[in-house]
Amino acid sequence: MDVNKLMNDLERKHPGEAEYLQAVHEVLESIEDVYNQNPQYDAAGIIERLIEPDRILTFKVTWMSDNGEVNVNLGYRIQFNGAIGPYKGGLRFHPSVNLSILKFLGFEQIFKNALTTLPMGGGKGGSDFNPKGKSDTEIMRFAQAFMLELWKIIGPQTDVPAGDIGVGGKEIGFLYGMYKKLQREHTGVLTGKSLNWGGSLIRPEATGFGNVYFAKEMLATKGETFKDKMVAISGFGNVSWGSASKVMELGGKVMTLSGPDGYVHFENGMNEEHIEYMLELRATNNDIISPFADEFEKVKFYASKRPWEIKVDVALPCATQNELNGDDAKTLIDNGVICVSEGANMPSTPEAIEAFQNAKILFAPGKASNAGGVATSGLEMSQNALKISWSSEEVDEKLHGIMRNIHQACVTHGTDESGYVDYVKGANIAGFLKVADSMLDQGVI
Ligand code: NDP
Ligand code: 2IT
Repeated sequence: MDVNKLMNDLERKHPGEAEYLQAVHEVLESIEDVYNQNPQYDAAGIIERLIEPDRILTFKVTWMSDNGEVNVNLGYRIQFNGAIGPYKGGLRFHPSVNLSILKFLGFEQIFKNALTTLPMGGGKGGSDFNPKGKSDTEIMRFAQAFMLELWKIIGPQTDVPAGDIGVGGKEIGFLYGMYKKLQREHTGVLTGKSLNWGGSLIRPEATGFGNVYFAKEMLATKGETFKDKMVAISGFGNVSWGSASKVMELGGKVMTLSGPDGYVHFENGMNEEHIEYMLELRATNNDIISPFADEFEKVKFYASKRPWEIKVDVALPCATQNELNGDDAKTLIDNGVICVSEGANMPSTPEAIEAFQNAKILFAPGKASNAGGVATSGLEMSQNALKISWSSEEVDEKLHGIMRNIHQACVTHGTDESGYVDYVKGANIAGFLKVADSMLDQGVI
């Protein structure tokens, strides 16, 4: 494999798709040695086949605002790789959504899903629709119009979407309702469903819980735990909420949350009341975090700054891609951070990752540490197929076991001669081997 040539070719075919190229480059660098030591991969053109999506559906979504205004958005579904199971991955509704972002997410999803050990291929989709400030009826009309196009290419054995930024339980409900009406079938075609109609316990919490379980495993390799650790979290969505709740349960102190308007610093750490308020704020469809500081004493709001400047032991970036840069990494390292575990997808820039790894701190890439969300989606699919529901304890225990196994896979494939674990390399190699071997088994298709 020639990484530079592959990257040049890819850039020529997909000019300017910065996030997609960033995600592919990271994987190529990690797997280069393993790939070149196994000539059967090159003989079957595995890498050229893996870095291009199987197919992309792009469509127009037309819907009407409450005041009668007509709106046009773009919708997408990327079916990236189906070697180990039906395409699986979330839908993102955010104004920044474009093909580059969805391709990076779909590409990373392939390896993440392989790491879970469950039979799921990689996919992603979404729209540039902005749910912020929209009424529930507008969100419903948009979701219905989106599904009018999407339904033709999804199904429980072909492609199973779920949530991501801007798509939570409410949106999944509207999407599912329209799918069911069109398909005339009650089936496990989406995950993240409500409990009453096929959802799984623990799915809403799963990404954040899984992230903290993964960080717990990393800390244990250094004889450390979350007890009394100060933790910075970014974002205040689904993943931040699950991460914050689990950190508190394990005795850690959550010092920050952030939103697009800035971040809040909990001078005494978050408590249960703060968690309740976080849920209230999220339910307003109006993502700003500053009201926290008006509502509580000892909570300070800082506009346009990053949560990474607060002195902490552990950092959990849980908002969005490239939200933590090289300077932020340096600040965290100078302040003595020992562990960074990504709840979001690709939140650390390549410069930040390099800084963390040079400083030999524990660093987990999202495709390993946030895999608990899609893993629990896989468990939801299993429950749907079996037509049963597992208890929270059963699901949580399975999730915990999956995160422990992913951690072990990273250690197995990522430990260097000095004993330092490069979790990025470990995750990329472990995920790649499973997918590449499956592609080899299935011939050139
Ligand atoms: P949510 O929509 O629940 O929350 C995302 C939150 O982060 C929103 O409040 C959003 O605000 C905010 N946000 C976006 N950009 C920034 C930014 N630059 N700085 C601070 N806050 C920001 O999404 P999720 O919690 O589901 O997703 C968060 C991340 O986790 C994403 O990277 C997603 O891909 C990843 N992830 C999600 C999984 C899931 O199961 N939901 C599974 C695995 C990973 P705004 O919209 O106003 O920008
Ligand atoms: O990035 C992700 O793993 C998700 N948004 C969850 C995908 C899923 O299918 O549950």
